[in-house]
Amino acid sequence: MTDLAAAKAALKTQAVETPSWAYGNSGTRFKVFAQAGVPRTPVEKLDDAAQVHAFTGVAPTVSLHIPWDKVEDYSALAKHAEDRGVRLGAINSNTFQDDDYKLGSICHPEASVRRKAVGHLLECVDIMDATGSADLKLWFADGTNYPGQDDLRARQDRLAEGLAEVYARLGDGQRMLLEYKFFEPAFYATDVPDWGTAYAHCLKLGPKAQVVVDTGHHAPGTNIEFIVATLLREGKLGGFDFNSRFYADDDLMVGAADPFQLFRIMYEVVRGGGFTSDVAFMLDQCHNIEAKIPAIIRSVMNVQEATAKALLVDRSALAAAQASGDVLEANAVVMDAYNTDVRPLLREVRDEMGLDPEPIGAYRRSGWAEKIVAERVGGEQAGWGA
Ligand code: PSV
Ligand code: MN
Repeated sequence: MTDLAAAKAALKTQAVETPSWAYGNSGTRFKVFAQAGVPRTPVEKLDDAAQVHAFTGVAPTVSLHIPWDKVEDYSALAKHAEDRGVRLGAINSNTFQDDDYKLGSICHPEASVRRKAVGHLLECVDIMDATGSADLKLWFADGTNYPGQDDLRARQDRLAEGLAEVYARLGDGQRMLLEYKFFEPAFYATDVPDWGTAYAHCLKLGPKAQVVVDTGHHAPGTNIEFIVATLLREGKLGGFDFNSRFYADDDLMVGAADPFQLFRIMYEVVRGGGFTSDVAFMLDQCHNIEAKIPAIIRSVMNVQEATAKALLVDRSALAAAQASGDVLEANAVVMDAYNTDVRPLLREVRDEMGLDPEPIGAYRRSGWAEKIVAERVGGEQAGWGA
């Protein structure tokens, strides 16, 4: 039997962090389609994020990206967030958009470029001190395009050295979350291509370094839930960057391409105790052609649905089937949970939280979309590089 009351209680305390950049304009390398009403400043991004939290009740924090969200006064930004009912979350660094980084950032062959990159990461920790953020999220575009272009091992040494310097700067209660990605923008060898490389660096660094799993950063067919189970077992799963992919790092809405995979991942999270620990559930998405705020609400709901199904797995029945070697029954237990329509349960959860059971409809009726289109006129919309 599954404990419905416990599942509901867990769903009420779930927290999904939304990324500031998802509220801005984005696109592919071919075209960025601007949308009316898009935020022009970090403050306006927070205003939109507050809407997502207001209608879902489970999106209380917002990831910032530096320098895209650079402001003069971070305490004032944190205060603005609080006034709107949200908080500032992870600080995402950017060591990929300057000309200097053509051959890499902290793995670059030249010491001066490595210094600059480490300097940026240290500045991100200063910002964390000002915002009260606990997590520094690191994604490195570093890598090489051609065999022989640079020394693969030397690049690992430089990576280890740079990470160690930043690690030493972390304060109490602060962590670094290291992302891996197997390709792009480097196409021959990426310097942190997989969870094993990220794990090896984090292990050496110490307990404040953990791995973040971006669901779009794997080769097709990769068993992501196995990676999740393993990292959780080792105490090294720091969090997720949720999104979904049909082909490459598509950054589409989480749960859109493969809801079954998301369920399997969430089951391993529930199974491994990650749901009640400090695993950060973050979105890392771009809404290129769909309206951004409802897309982010939809994404949060997709995470909730996968989580609800994972919580509904009858774990004692599953354990019994597994122990007796009943392959079909074990699979049936998992599939029963996956095939449950959890939308009525989530409507109940929202109702009990004092929310409208239908977040997207409620958002549409709120008039916020019309308000921002009318008010956000002039200025420069946030978008890639801004
Ligand atoms: C690039 O792939 C990426 O999506 C990484 O996953 C980062 O988390 C994000 O951009 C923001 O820098
Ligand atoms: Mn990511």
